[in-house]
Amino acid sequence: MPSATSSSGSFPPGFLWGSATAAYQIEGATAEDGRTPSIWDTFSHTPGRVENGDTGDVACDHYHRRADDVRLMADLNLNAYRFSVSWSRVQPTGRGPAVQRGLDFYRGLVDDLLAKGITPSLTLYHWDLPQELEDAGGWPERDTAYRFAEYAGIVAEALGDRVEMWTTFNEPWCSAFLGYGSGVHAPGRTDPVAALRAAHHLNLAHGLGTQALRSALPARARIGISLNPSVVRPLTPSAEDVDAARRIDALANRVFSGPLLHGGYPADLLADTAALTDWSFVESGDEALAHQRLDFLGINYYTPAVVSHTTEPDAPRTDGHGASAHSPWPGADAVAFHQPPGERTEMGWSVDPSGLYELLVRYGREAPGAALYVTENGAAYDDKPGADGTVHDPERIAYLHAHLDAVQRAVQVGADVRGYFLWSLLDNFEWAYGYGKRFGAVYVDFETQTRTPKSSARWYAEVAGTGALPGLPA
Ligand code: PNW
Repeated sequence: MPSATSSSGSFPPGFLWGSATAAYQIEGATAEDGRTPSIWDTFSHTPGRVENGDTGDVACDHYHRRADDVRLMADLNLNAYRFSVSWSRVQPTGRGPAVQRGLDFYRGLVDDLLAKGITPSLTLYHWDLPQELEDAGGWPERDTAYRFAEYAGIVAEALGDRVEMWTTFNEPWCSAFLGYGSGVHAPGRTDPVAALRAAHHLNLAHGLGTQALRSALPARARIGISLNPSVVRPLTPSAEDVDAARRIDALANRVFSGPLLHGGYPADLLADTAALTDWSFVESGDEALAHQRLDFLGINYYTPAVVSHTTEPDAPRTDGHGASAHSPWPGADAVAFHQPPGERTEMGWSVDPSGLYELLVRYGREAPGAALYVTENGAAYDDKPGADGTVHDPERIAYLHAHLDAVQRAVQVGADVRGYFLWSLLDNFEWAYGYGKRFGAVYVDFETQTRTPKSSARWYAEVAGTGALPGLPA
């Protein structure tokens, strides 16, 4: 277990100690200053899509509480903040000229951060496609990739003088396969071919977007992408289960790392999905376009996947990806997902820090020129304020400690990890689960919008302040 192999070294100099959020999950103010609906507004306002009928209409009201939230980060010793830009706040129809008031919000946020010595890390796309672009076909359509590149250029022109760390996409796997495959995320479509087309156009958009960023940004800017690679483990060492793991590795990981890191889709992925599509939507030159130099690779990690071969029609086809009759794994109907034994978070996700270590070592080798950042890691627990108003969350402290220890062990074997962004700064709108799942280091009372740092926030502040892991509290 983590404590037995615990490393007592410190983290590399200049290590970023951050927290992460996403626009739709915290901003609220969805109809202010010219913002128009994104696919998540439409989806959350469609009955039955999000638990409890929750929407991001108000969320953490961060749009109006930005300065307080930045002060909170500074109080917690954080030296970095990862946020995303709402595309439809900046370019309401997804095309054409920008709305200055939308850009002003992000410029103000960045200035508040810089004034506190906090490094801004900007993500252009965290799942909130302008609804107008979905109405025109969304990510399964090629044109959306060109629209993204135009939007990337607009944001780069506006903020390139003050933001150095740029991320094109957050977790394109979720956008493609949960959005268009299983339908548990917006826009809620359930078409396996649309999901594969979406994945390709997200890769293409990353390439085109990176080119647009490079031409608009100063040379010191660093450009990357955040993936949520799966750690895929076969249930048994049988050849059938090992092959099931290979299939999921192709659909979860190599569908992105193939073009982005190696310049092409893996042959086994094309073969596994041949009954669904001939991939003729991949035009000549697309894979080379997607293969841009990456200055950094963001790794988001929560839990591993355990899979087996199955012929049972009713075996679980997903693991922690929300309930749907439709699989997010096109062409992998013969794969079942299993819940590993042991500790779980409130999401039902098993706690296994060795998966983070494995990912950092794997991607350190696969992307040798790219710095690595853990751009998301964290856990949901059933947090409640005590009688004295404090929120005590020892499980989250143990989770963070074990995962930071895994980061440190990866660094010791040569992984070039430069920072860690805790998901999340605040309890927020947890997508299809609504406000019922609390990932924050800071507790949010959604009636009053009061923010209360949990004990994990105090613990993380100490780690960020000292740059080293303390002993675990008894
Ligand atoms: C990530 N899955 O979402 C997102 O980047 C965050 O916005 C989110 O709040 C956080 O993790 C916690 O869920 C994921 O089903 C959602 O594999 C679903 C999956 C993975 C990541």
